[in-house]
Amino acid sequence: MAALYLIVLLLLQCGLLRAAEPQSSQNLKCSALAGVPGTPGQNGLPGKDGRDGKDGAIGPKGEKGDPGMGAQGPPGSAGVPGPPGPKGRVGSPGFPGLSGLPGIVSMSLKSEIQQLTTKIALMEKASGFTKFRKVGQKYYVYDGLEESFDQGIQFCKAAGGTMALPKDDAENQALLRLSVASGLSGKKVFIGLTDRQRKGQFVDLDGQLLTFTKWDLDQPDDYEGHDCGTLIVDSGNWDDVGCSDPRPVICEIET
Ligand SMILES: [Ca+2]
Repeated sequence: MAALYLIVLLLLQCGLLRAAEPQSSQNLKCSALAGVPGTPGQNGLPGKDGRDGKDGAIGPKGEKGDPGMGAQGPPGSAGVPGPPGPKGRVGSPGFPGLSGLPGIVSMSLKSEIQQLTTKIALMEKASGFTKFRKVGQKYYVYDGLEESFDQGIQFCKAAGGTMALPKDDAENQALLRLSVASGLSGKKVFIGLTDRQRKGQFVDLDGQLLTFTKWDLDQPDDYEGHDCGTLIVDSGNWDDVGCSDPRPVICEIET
């Protein structure tokens, strides 16, 4: 400490001399003032840490660590499918199901087939006669037969029909046209009505009251006990006549 004090005093003295003679004494040196060496100073403070050294050699391998305690990892890929298992036992039979409704198409088709079959059968019957005319759903047919009323009924029944009986004016006109076309003008054609069961009350061959009539003027007159109906060809009106006289027999075939 004392040495440091001396150095400070020396430097201070040299500085004062330079300030007193700035122009002429620039080359003045203070080395001439060196005195007696002081006692050695004490050790200075420790220097700064040096730079890091080079990496050392790789150490020996450490021991295996304990199993980790972290979360479970993602699932692995699917394995190969195993072989098929043995066949199971046959199960008990189930309850019978409800019967389904018939298909609309099949019902419609069946109905059309039925209608066509009926029409074909009707045409086959009608075509068996030399003369026939269609009106509505029926055919009037004639084969040149002239018989009594009862024989005419049997003939038409055997042909698959009944003795002709118009149910409205259109049918009456159709029967008249067929009669004219068959060369029966001026004749009277039997039609299926009679009052044999009850005088004055004409009914059809099933005994049902008539719903349509075309009686000629002043007919039926029951002249000489006439009980069977006819259509007068040319006028188309009706007249009651005797049942046993042979007359043209026209049948009707209907579905
Ligand atoms: Ca009459």
